[in-house]
Amino acid sequence: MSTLTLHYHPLSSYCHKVLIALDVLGVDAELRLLNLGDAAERSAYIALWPLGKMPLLVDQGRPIPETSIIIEHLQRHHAGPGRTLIPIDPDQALEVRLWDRLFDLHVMTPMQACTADLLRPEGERDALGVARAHESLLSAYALIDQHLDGRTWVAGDAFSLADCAAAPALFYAVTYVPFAPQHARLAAYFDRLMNHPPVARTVDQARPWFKFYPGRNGLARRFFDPAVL
Ligand SMILES: N[C@@H](CCC(=O)N[C@@H](CS)C(=O)NCC(=O)O)C(=O)O
Repeated sequence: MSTLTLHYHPLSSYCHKVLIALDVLGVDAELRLLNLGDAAERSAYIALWPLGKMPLLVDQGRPIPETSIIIEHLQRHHAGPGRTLIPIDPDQALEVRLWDRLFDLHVMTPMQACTADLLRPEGERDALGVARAHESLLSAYALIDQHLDGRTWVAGDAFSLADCAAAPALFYAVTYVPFAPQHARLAAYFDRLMNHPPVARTVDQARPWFKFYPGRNGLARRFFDPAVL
C-alpha cells in the first residue's frame, strides 16, 4: 500500500498538475476526493491545511502543500528509477522552476480569476477584473509563444515540472481566451501537451466532471465524456 495520500478534486487545475507529475514519476498515491462544498469535510481539511487549498500530499502523516513543493518532494523521495521532472544541472533546474512559476502566476492566476467570476451571483460580477485577467492571459500567451520558438517542451529538452504546470493552466485558460492565429507555436505546444500520455490520462479522469466546470461553454467538445454529450 502507498504511504502517500493526495487530497484532490478531479476538476482542479492545480490537482491536475500533481496528477501529471505522479504519472510521469511512476509514483502511486491514494487519491482522496475532496468536496470543499461539504461543511464537515471543509473543516476537517482546514484542520489539516489551514489555507484550505488543494491539492495536499500527506506522506506518512506529514502534510506537504503547494504543488511545486509537492512535485519537488515526489522527485526527491519517491520517483521511480530514471524518472525525472527537474534536471540535475542547477542552471537547467532553475530554468524549469522559472517556467513553473511563470505558468502558475501568469496563466493559472488570471485563469482562476475568470472561473471565480463565473461562480459569483450575476449582480456581483467584476467585468473590469475579468477584462484585466483576459489581458494578462494575452500577455502571457505572447511571451510563451515567442519563447517556444524551436522548442518541444517549455524548459530544456525533456518534459518537466514546468510542463506539468503548463498543461492544466493552458487547458482551462483557452476556455476563456482562445489562442489567436499569432499564437501558432503555443497552439502546437498545447496539442503536444494534450497528446502526451500522462496529460491525456489526467484529462481522461476528469471527463465525467467537465459538465460541472463553470467555463464549460468554452471547452472543446473533444474533452467531454462522449456519454454525456
Ligand atoms: N499555490 C497553490 C494553489 C492551489 C489552488 O489555488 N488550488 C485551488 C484549486 S485549483 C483551490 O484549492 N481552490 C479552492 C479554494 O480556493 O477554496 C498550489 O500550487 O498548490
